Amino acid sequence: MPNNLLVEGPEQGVQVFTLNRPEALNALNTELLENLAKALDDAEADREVGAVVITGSQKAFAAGADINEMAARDLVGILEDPRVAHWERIARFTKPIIAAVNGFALGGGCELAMHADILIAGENARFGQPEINLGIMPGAGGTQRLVRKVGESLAMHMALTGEPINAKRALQAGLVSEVCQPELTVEKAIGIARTIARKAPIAVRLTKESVRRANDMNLAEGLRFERHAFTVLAGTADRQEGLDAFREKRKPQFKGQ
Ligand code: DAK
Repeated sequence: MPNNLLVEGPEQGVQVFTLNRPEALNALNTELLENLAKALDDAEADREVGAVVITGSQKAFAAGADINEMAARDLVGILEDPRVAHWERIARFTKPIIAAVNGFALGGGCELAMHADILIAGENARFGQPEINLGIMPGAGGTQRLVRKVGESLAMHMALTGEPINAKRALQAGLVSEVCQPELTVEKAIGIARTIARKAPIAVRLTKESVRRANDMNLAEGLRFERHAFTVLAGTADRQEGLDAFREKRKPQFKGQ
């Protein structure tokens, strides 16, 4: 059976994961999600990896959860769904994830894209939560992360009508940070990931966590977290290196310490 997740790198601090189920528009079946979760475990442990890129094909980032597999699950099957743990693994990943999205990012595909920290979209990208058309609803953050990213009105529109938005609208709404030609999305995402991978790893990790917490905490709690994280960095050798390098007019050599 062909490998449904292609893994490249790490190269210059970046690992690239390509969803590879072209026959099903990269629909996320359990095996693919499990492979992605395992690959993230490995990337988490690998000090050579500073950031990862997740992408699909030109036609589809991912057209959602695998509907055939979903149809076979009853209530107990859903309660015991192993995919929940895989989704949680993706959400827990501490290094930056850049998504390069072309074509369909629907249902679980849109939700996977929203697990990324930075989203780059091709002009042909379509983001949507069409679960309502199947008599179900989003199950991996499509009613939660989407609201936080695009606001309640557009999130309601997408989740209740099932209609997708195009890349331009996604950019206006703040779901993606950049739109480019579909052939360039992966290159752009790798470029961003490489830039991040050159920074001090502990500072990157705490910055990601702090920005993420802005969604979960009120301002006072968030500012307290930021201050604590900032203080923790004072104990790192990389902070000293960064400050020294600036004053000595040279490039810093960060070591993740
Ligand atoms: N699952 C399985 N197969 C899919 C698929 C999917 N989501 N999407 C497409 N395919 C398959 C098609 O069945 C077709 O297979 P063959 O017939 O050739 O064997 C092949 O991919 C090509 O698709 P089409 O022929 O339909 O291609 P078109 O260009 O005409 O249309 C499309 C593209 C994306 C508009 C259309 O395929 C489509 O509407 N796909 C379904 C999109 C969708 O409804 N997605 C949401 C699925 S529900 C949870 C976590 C996550 C979720 C739920 C719970 N927990 C942790 C609890 C997520 C749920 C979902 O995502």
